[in-house]
Formats: sequence, C-alpha cells, structure tokens
Amino acid sequence: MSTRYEEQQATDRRFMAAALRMSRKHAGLTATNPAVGTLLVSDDGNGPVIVGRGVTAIGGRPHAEAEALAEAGEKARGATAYVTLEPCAHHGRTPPCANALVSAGVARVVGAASDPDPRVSGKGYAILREAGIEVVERVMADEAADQLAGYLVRSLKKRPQVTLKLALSADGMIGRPGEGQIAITGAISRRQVHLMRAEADAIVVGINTALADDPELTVRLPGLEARSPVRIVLDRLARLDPASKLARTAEEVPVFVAVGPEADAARKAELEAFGVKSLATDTYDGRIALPELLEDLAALGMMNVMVEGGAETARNFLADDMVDRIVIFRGPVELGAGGIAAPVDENHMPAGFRLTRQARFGDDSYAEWTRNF
Ligand code: AOF
Ligand code: ZN
Repeated sequence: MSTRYEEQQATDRRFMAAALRMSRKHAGLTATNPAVGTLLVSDDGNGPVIVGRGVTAIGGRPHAEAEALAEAGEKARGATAYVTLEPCAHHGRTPPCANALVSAGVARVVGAASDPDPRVSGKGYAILREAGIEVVERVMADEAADQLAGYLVRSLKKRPQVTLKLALSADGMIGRPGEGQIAITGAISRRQVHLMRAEADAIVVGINTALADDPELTVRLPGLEARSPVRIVLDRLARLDPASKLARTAEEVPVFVAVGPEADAARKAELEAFGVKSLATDTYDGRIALPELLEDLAALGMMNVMVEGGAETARNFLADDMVDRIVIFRGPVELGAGGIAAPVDENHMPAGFRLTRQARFGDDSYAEWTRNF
C-alpha cells in the first residue's frame, strides 16, 4: 500500500513530466526567454483534471503561467500549478507570474528548476509562500535542467549552450577531403539532426565546410520548415560565396558571417547585398575568437547553438573549452584510408563529459555526452 504522500509525489512527477514535454513545443522559438511549461490541475475529489496549459509564447512573451491562467479562468482557484521554471517575480514586459498565480487563487505550486535570473532567483517562490500557497520545489529538477540547459548556461556563463554534433563513419571519419557532403548516416538520423536544428537558436559551421559542402543548414522536416534557426559561418576573411545556397537563402532564413577585422570590405558589402549580416569579431591565431562571438550571440538572446562542422571548427571549439554537449551519430559505412579523422570520438571524450543518452536510429547508433555547467 502506498501512502498518500507517495501517491502525491507520483502525481506531481507525472504532471511535471507532462509540463516538460509540452514546453518542448516552443524550444528554439522563445529567445530571448526560456521555453517554460505550466499545467494547472484541479481535483474536486474525482481525480486530477487539467484546467489550463501554457507554454512560453513564441518570441518569449506572454510567459507560460499567464497562458495557462488565461485558459483556466475561474477554474484556477484551488488548483495546483506545475511550472518547469520558478515563476518570475519581476515587473518586466509582463507582470510577475508569481503574483498572477496568487491573484488567481492557486492553492499549490510545484516547481522543477529554480531561476538563476537575479530578478527572480528565490523571490518567485517566496512571493507564493508569503501568500500562503504550498510550494514544492525541485520536482524532476534534473530533467528540467537538461531541457532548460541553454537558458541556465547562458545565465551562468554569459554564452549559449554549445552542442557539437558529429556524424562518424564506422572507421571514425567525418568525410573525405574534397568530396563535399557524403552520406554517412541514414534517414532517421538525418531527421533527428533536423529536429535538433529546429530546437536550436543557431547553427554554426566553419568557412571550409561552407565552401566544400555548400550546405543549406535549414530544417527540412514536414511541418517544421518554418523553424530553421539562424545560420552562422565562421568566416574570418568574408570568403562565403555569394552564389552559395546559404547566401541565396539569406532573405528567408537569416545568415550571419562572423568576420575578423582583416576581412575585405568589398566582400562583406557583396554578401550584405544578399542579406547576409556580418558579425564583427576579433581574431587570434588566425581564427575567430569564439568566446567573444558566443558572448555576442548570448547578448542577442541565443541560448542553444549547434556546431555542425567541420573538423577544424570542432577542434577549435574543444580547444577553447566552449563545448557543453557532444552528440555522435555513427553510421555503418567505412570511408577508408585518406578520410578526415574525427576530432573526438566515443572512446576519447574530453575530461568532464559523461554519457547521458544512447539510442539507435535505424542502422546508426547515437550517443550524447554532457558536461556539468
Ligand atoms: C516565467 N515564465 O514562461 C518564462 C520566464 O523579459 P521578461 O520580462 O519576459 O523576463 C524574462 C525572464 O523571465 C527570464 O530571464 C526568466 O527569468 C523568466 N522567464 N519566467 O515566469 C516563463 N519564460
Ligand atoms: Zn513570468
């Protein structure tokens, strides 16, 4: 027989898991704000019923709580609110969510992650408790931290969370020199990559990859085409080809070139005529200063950046200690001698990374390593 307390805990976890899943709907669409989920659940003795649901709106506002309270109306009175992030306590562009929950007569608030934003940090929960609301913190906190990692990393480190994505052949290569894009992984992996793109705020590649592969770097999943994130090329000398797919689609999906002070002004102007925007960045050792670039991206509100290639770019991000998550898709094909060796693989992870996810996508294996932040 489980106790009432254990039953309550199981119910809380179930609804928090649902709130977390729901919030993913807007992952990658809410910058500068994190994508938060809220469920309002009332129980009149016949079991819990969801009376309101909210996800941080596209563009970041209204906040999740406001959306859920709007749906619930009077039904919020006496309900339990499940919030994946501590409700805000500040008068920003919207009134504080903590106060809105109090005014609506919510009886209980169950929270997952705490908000490191100094305007909120602990104050949101304090407002609720002072109003006599029962507050339970840190329910599914690890899962919430994983999902809100981009926001948390940005708050703590003033840069976005960086995910390094690699597709490796069975013999540990990422490609063959001069051959452009080679299919290493299968269709299911490709769809996963596109889903990851959809949930990111930006995709980064080096200029060599942009020139060799002429990639588009958009989301091409049915129904999610509109969710392509910003595309960024590390292009110290502004060498991106104005005839490239990236430049030619810059009006539809933004393209930035991170250029050094030594970039040719005429080349920059030519790219800008296509709608490509330049991000002036310092350089060192003949390459773009990644910490500075990432700080600029965080200042633009970005929380999740995905690094997609190539080997040199991956190596630079690792060398500068700017990687938080490494994901490896490994396909069954062999590329043979003369291939471009992977900068990192399953058996050679940098210190501090631990295996956090594994899956199989058709004939490919997938694994993800994460570093604590
Ligand atoms: C919430 N619910 O759904 C989100 C929150 O610029 P503002 O006024 O929108 O405030 C941004 C801050 O709000 C952000 O730094 C974070 O602390 C919080 N995000 N809070 O109560 C939400 N997205
Ligand atoms: Zn809020």
